[in-house]
Amino acid sequence: MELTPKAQAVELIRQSQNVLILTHRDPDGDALGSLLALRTVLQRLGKNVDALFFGQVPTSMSFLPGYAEVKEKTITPSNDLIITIDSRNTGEDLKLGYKKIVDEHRIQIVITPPKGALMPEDVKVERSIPKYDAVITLDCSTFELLGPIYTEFPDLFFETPTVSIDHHVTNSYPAKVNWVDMTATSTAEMLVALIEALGRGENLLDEEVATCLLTGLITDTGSFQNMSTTPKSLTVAAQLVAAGAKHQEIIEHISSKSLTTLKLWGRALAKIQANTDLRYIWTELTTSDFADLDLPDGDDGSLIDELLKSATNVDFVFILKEKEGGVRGSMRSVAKDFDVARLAAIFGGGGHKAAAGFRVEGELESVRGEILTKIEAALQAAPVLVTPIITPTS
Ligand SMILES: [Mn+2]
Repeated sequence: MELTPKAQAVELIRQSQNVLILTHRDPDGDALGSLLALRTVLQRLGKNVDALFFGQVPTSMSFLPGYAEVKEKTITPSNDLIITIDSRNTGEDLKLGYKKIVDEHRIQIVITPPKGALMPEDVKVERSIPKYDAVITLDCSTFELLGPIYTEFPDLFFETPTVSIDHHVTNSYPAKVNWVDMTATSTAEMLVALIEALGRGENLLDEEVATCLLTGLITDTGSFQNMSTTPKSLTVAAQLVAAGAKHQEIIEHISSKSLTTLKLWGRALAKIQANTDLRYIWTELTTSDFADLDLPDGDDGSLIDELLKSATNVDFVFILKEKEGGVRGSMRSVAKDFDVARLAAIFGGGGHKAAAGFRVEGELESVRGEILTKIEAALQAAPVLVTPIITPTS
């Protein structure tokens, strides 16, 4: 009998001793909570775990247990340099030698093929990276969204068994094992079932793990207020609270706003623009808005969910934020059934029907016009955007 993707994920994780856990760039509460929870659980099961992410975390999430240990963590390549030679055209009996050019402090490595000629493009030079038995990506619909690790260490993803655990409709089934549950409100919700299976009767859901997971459920459902909230998510939340999740503390951290955040909101609100015909409002924040207030780029304290989404008489809202040489767009639907993931897809982004995002390279000043034009064109071409039914192929 063929195993379900969930059972395959459980099996692979059980058999793996050295595990790398990753999540999408600029993790939100679900991504970070899931990363920290799984890290703790696998460590308790005696595994060697590396867990890391790229980009920034909202400051409101830094209270999560274990955060200090994953922030700014990177993969540490060993001191070795690996030279890989494609010997298909020359045969494998290469002769290796080296020449010291002492005066110039240089060493030349000489590779002589048994036949034919070696070309520079036959040679790949890279740093050696640690060996993992499994790479687990959480809350991440494509490997590109992981950030630079995917482009810097591509072999990691081809040579190691990969598991994608995700709840996004836009998941591209990038891994060897893809456990994608589009009915789950959050990756954290899925992990509760995974952790139960890994525990084999042993309770691995303690206060710390439950707090991380409940944070994921709370942030991805907008504190159980948005349309994606399901009866199951409420049951799972109750289970996490019973396991000791500190729900009061989570809510306090998520909803408390510093004076600087409020000042930033003031700037964003002053810049709100409306398109009444096409029924949306939007605003923007530049690098200097963040810098003036000494806030990390892009950290707006979930302005879009807490303020913009409460707008009436609009179908959707979005915010454009300058970040790391590009512009990050965050979109939320206000009207039921309006699909913002389809709009984000115009720019190569993705997400859910009710919440989606994208990134465009360049300064806001130079890309703003094009972004607005494309959104308007899409709305005029198809005013009601409906998500196609996606059938997983395997
Ligand atoms: Mn999520």
